[in-house]
Amino acid sequence: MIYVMADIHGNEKRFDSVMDKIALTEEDTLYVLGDVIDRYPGGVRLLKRLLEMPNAKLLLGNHEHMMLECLFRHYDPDDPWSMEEKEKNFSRWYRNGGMVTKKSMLALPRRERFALLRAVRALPLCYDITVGGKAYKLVHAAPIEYYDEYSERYRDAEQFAVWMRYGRDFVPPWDYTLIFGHTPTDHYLPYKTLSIYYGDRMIGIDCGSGYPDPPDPEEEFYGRLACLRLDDMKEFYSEEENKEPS
Ligand SMILES: [Mn+2]
Repeated sequence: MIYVMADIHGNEKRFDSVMDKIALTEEDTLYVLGDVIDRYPGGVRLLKRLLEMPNAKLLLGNHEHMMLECLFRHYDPDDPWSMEEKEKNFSRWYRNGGMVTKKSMLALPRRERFALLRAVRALPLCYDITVGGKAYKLVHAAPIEYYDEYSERYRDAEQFAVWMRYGRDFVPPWDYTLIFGHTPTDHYLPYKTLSIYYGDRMIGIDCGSGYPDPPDPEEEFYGRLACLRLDDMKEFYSEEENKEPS
């Protein structure tokens, strides 16, 4: 069986809840479409667990990308490591919930930290798979080959692939089904309890595992971790208390 999840955001409780439900076997594959880290404090432990799982396949998310920009000095050897840029990178990462990850990373022995950063740097930006005769492309945010149309908005193709956000009325030019994370599905659906979003050749599976629990009273969106089994399109969600909107 083929399982897909995204944007765990350090939430071990939600991750373990979903793992209990799907009861992954050696024959199964679990795709995790990036953003394992940040917001909740369990991100680095989850990254290590997932990288050690022989049947888990990870993608780079914009949060891992931000971590590399801050902690991996050799991220881009052609780009001078100016203080200004370093500060900009760190403040953006902190604004996006990166402080907890930085703390866990700095608590690791240096050798282990760099081994982990190198493993993250090596993560791909997409997987092309076929399940039950149906073609899927798995990405964190967008298929990198469509960068040209958006090149004015992003520094480079990789930034585009991990940061792009599609609007509700976007009509995809591709013929496969894109499965993406990155944009929580309340961006597309009116439900307060986030659910997997099925659009035209687009399936959004970030159901807000990084959202606060209990929810921010201002926002009132109930985040959970979703997992989709592509063989039969069965949906799994982390167990939450009764959170249906009244
Ligand atoms: Mn993201």
